[in-house]
Amino acid sequence: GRLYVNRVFRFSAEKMFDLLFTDSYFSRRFMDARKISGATSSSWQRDASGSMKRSLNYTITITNPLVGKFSTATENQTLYKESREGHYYLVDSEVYTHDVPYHDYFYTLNRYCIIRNSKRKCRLRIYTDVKYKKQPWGFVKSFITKNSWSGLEDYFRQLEAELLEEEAELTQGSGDA
Ligand code: YK8
Repeated sequence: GRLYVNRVFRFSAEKMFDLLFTDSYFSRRFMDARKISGATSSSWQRDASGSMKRSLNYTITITNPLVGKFSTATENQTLYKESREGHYYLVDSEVYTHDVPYHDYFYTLNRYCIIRNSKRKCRLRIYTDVKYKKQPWGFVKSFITKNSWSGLEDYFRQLEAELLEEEAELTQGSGDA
C-alpha cells in the first residue's frame, strides 16, 4: 500500500473526525469539488463486535480516459472500537466502484488514522491499498493498480489541500495562529 497523507493539522482530533466522517459542510463541499453527486449515507451504528459502521453511496465523475465518465460507488466505513473519542480514531473504508472495467476484481481500502497531538492539533494519516477479490491476469492486475494509484493520488492531494485551507480559515478566526 501507500501512505498518501501524513501531516499535523491545527485543529483537534475531534474536529478532524467531524470534518471527514459526518455529514459536514466541509465534506459536502469537497464532494461538490470532486463532482461526487447523489451521496446518501447511513448514520454510524454499533455492530456486534462493538465497532461502529456506516455506508455511503454516490456517483463519482471519472477523468481517466480509459473509463466511462461516471460510476456508482459504495463506501463501507468501520470506526474501530479501539478508537478513543477526542484522542484516537481509526477508520477503515472499503470503496467499491461498481461501473468501471474489472470492478468485480478489486476494491480500495483506505485507512484513516487521526491522532490527538494536543488540544488543538492532530495528525492525520491516510494509508491506501488496492485489494483483489479474485486474481486477475498479471497484466490486468498491474493495469488496475496503476490506474487506481493515479486516481487516488489526485484525490488525496486535493483532500490534503482542502484541509489546509480549512485550517487557515479556522486559525484566522481564533487569533492564535
Ligand atoms: C472515496 C480507485 C480506482 C478508481 C478508478 C478506476 C480505474 C479502473 C481501472 C481500469 C477510476 C472517493 C478510483 C480512483 C475512483 C475514485 C475512488 C475514490 C477517490 C482501467 C482497469 C472515491 C475514495 C476513493 C477510493 C477509490 C477510488 C477509485 O472517498 O481509477
